[in-house]
Amino acid sequence: PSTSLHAFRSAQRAAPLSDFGRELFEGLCRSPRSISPKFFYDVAGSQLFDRICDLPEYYPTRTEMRILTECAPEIAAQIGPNADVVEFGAGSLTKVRLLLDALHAPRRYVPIDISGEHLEAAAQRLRADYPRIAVQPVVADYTMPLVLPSRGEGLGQRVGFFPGSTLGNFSPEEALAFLQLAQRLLRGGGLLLGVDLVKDPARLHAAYNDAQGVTAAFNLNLLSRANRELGTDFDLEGFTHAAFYNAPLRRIEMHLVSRRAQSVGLDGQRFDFEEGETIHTENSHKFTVEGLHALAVKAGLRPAAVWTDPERLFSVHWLQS
Ligand code: AVJ
Repeated sequence: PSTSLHAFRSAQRAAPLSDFGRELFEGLCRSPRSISPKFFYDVAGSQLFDRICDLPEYYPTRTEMRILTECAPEIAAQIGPNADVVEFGAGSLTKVRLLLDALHAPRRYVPIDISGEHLEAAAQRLRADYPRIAVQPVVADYTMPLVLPSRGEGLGQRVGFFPGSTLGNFSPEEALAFLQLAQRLLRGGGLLLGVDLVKDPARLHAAYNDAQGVTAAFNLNLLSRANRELGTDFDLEGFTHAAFYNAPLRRIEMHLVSRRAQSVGLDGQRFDFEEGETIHTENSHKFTVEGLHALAVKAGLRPAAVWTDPERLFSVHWLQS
């Protein structure tokens, strides 16, 4: 028994890293260093993101909401009655409410998210407010092929919902792969997709370098999260937020820049940083309407309608499958 207890204890000590731990470890081994922006959204990070959405400089969220509100009758007319709404990521309940309120008698809402906890909480709140809609959450990674719960009687077309320009976080190859996957899943229906548009770089720069420093705190929270969850010893004063528009690649890049030579430990290994060395934490691609249409067509989707705001800051697309 003492041997097995010892084996148990060492197994505990050598406990495998979480997904975050593994991906951070791999990302710190790469050159240049990088980590997926999906790890921004722990509880603290999600709260900071909500604050970003309220910033005067951060136009995407309020512009998309405005488009969804003002164009609701046209969107509903395109989509038709009895929709079977499938949301990729259980993101902002506020946005899906705008869609559900606009549609004529939507029948079912299927949010897909990797976080079961987040999903169930969102589902409960929607069930209370929309008693006539069957809310059927699915815990899954929507970038992988998945099977939806079987369709009941009387459902209209399947309507994918992917707002927030989350597509912009993907590389062009990943974005194409996602659209191809959505095309297969939504056959006979379509995808309602929100993407941010190419614009004056100064406007983009301001949106990711806000005066109050909320975006900086959001970026740096990745290091606080690592310290909390993985026992790393990142010095939060030792890194600064950097965000800039990469014009040839049409994307905002966010980085964490090491202010001096330093080293950080993770899982028994030290990682050395030179002064000025960065961890690339996010790409946020910007699209033209034509470019998005070309990508959609490549994925087998048919661009059927597009709605934008008067300043053409943001776009919402109806892509038929
Ligand atoms: C949620 C990916 C659309 O790219 O604008 C906001 C995330 N990063 N400020 C974006 C984000 C910095 C946001 N997306």
